[in-house]
Amino acid sequence: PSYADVLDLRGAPATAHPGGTKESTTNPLNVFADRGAWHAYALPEQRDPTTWGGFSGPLYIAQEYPWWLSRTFSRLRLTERGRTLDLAGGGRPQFTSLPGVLRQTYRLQGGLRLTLELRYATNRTALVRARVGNTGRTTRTLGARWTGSLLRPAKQPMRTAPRLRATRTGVGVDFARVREKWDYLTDGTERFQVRHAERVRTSVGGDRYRTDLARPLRVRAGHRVTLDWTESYTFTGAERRREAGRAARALARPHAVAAAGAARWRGYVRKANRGVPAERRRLAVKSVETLVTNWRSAAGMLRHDGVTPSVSDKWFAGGFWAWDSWKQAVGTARFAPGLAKDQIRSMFDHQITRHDRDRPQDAGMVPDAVFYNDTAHGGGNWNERNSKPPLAAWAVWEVYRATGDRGFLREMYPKLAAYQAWWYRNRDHDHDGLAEYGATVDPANRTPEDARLAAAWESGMDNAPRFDAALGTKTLVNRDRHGAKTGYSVNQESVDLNAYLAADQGYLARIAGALGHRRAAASWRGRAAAVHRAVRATMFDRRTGWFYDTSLGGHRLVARGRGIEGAVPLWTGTATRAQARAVRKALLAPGEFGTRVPFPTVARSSPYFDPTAYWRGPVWLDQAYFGVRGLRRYGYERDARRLTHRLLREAAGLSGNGPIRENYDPLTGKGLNARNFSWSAALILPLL
Ligand code: BMA
Ligand code: BMA
Repeated sequence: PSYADVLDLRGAPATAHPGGTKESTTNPLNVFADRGAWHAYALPEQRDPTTWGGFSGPLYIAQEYPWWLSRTFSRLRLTERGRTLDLAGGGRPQFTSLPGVLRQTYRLQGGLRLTLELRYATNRTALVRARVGNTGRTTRTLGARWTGSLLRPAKQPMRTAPRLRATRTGVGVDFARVREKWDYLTDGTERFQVRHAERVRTSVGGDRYRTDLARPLRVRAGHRVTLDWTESYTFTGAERRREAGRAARALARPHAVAAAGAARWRGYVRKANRGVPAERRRLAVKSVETLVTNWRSAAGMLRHDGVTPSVSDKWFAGGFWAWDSWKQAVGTARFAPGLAKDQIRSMFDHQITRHDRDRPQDAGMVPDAVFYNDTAHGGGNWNERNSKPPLAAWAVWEVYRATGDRGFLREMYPKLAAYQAWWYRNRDHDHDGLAEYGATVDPANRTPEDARLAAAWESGMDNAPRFDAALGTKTLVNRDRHGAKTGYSVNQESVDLNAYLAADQGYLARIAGALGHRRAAASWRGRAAAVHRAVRATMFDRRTGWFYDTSLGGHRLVARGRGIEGAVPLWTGTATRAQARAVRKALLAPGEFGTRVPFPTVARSSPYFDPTAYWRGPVWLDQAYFGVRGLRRYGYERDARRLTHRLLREAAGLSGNGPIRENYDPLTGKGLNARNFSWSAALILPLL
């Protein structure tokens, strides 16, 4: 199978803002990128000939924010004796997305065919090949012309940031320096550059340009000719210089670029489909395409390649999140183990050390989210106010299972151990061996309410009812032995946090074992067993048959309603058989978690359930994945299969060519929030 159009990539933007004139944060058009490039493209629209002849976009990331540079930056037209040839003169054009390639084919009058293909040659450069074939009986002498114009942001100062410039080999766009923390970030060294393999002449007039092929194109009957060009988007002068050489090499051997790309994608598709039933393979390929499009290569403060939550969302396009990366790595390891490792490294690159200027007391912590700019460079999104749930050892172990790379375990083991130590040093207010979510000492955590919010972010379930201030969540100050403030904890011990910590200790035991550290392995096993035991003993409520967070006094917070975090002790193997039996019952009950799309974040029976409110009802696929695996772990294989099947069927767009969403309404199946969301895609792979 060709896996054509598993995701609908057609459409062209009307405004520079990806959310349109209403400036919504989500881009309704799906795009394609590869190799970690920071610019992406889409296919034209069948019903709109003004979009034909080029690829929509590019969408470029202004360090942290996506913007459209153009509706179609390079629109190709062929001419003959001064007349522009109609791209549909011989039939309807076809627009197809294939794994790793966007393709357009046009039939022109008199047996001329034009095929355009776009793929990525490097992590900064797309290669476009235009093939002109002549199936007629006479030689044709053609001209080729590219035109394009800029889309500009509506507001200053970004409105005047991009500027066209004619170059010897094509055309470029220079970007002025703009430091709009919440909308647009450039250093003034960014460049978008088109380079043609053939000799061309370009003229620029304001926001429009025109590039003409310097010589006529002779296409003999039964033959074809190819025009190649590259489109690069770079951030710094050093990148620009390096890319000039790489683009020249791609243009010298375009066929080799295409062949290498095809081989890499055949590998992705084959590996992602391993063990997947035929009728689910298109969804597997869509998951791969989603993750690869969200892949961003090292740039700015990001020192390794990683995967952003979604290029389709303003806030999710330019940074890497900790627990997103752990989950994404687990899915990515199935088809691109190198990228899985780099995702983990991209977060640990910023693990706090005891030499840190701002927060040496947080040595070992992994920040919530890292971006192109850290705070010192004027970034607003970089976040050290809090961490995220500890699933990193799980991710490292899963990558090891996929690769057998013991060197990776050796590299990660001390970092993982330091992260564990941080939790117990800075997030166990009452020193009882059960940790709390909390917040760091940080200018952004000035008030108790700031710290409470950061603690909720640390759980990853930002708005979950269990952290509502109105229901009693408060922050407490944590201090070290000398009385110095080390951070904050909330006044509750969370079931998911402690189950995750125990699971990670179990994975650390396996990692230590694989590295031959037998005593360390035994010690991790002992610690894990103690935490599992404490969760089992204190967080399960017999009367209601569910696991809950507890107050620091040891009271289970049953009145805050059931949340999906109560099923995590099955995934981690913490629960007893009897506890698992009770949890299973609630997971299956239609009035609880057995909704149309199963595993809502909050039970339907909860007074705080809201099927569309962030983390207060919608289904996130990580929690669904933990639910399914938890059932399976306790032997409920049939339930696990049934619920998986229902989830894949009822979550809108999963089985068709719609984008994979951040979350789903559990009652209607409607997709919610971000489109093309990475951790959903990543965990769909093992679910398939
Ligand atoms: C919140 C969460 C956090 C993030 C913060 C950034 O909604 O996504 O993970 O750090 O936004 O402002
Ligand atoms: C936030 C929360 C976090 C998540 C982040 C990026 O708003 O959902 O759990 O890490 O988005 O996906």
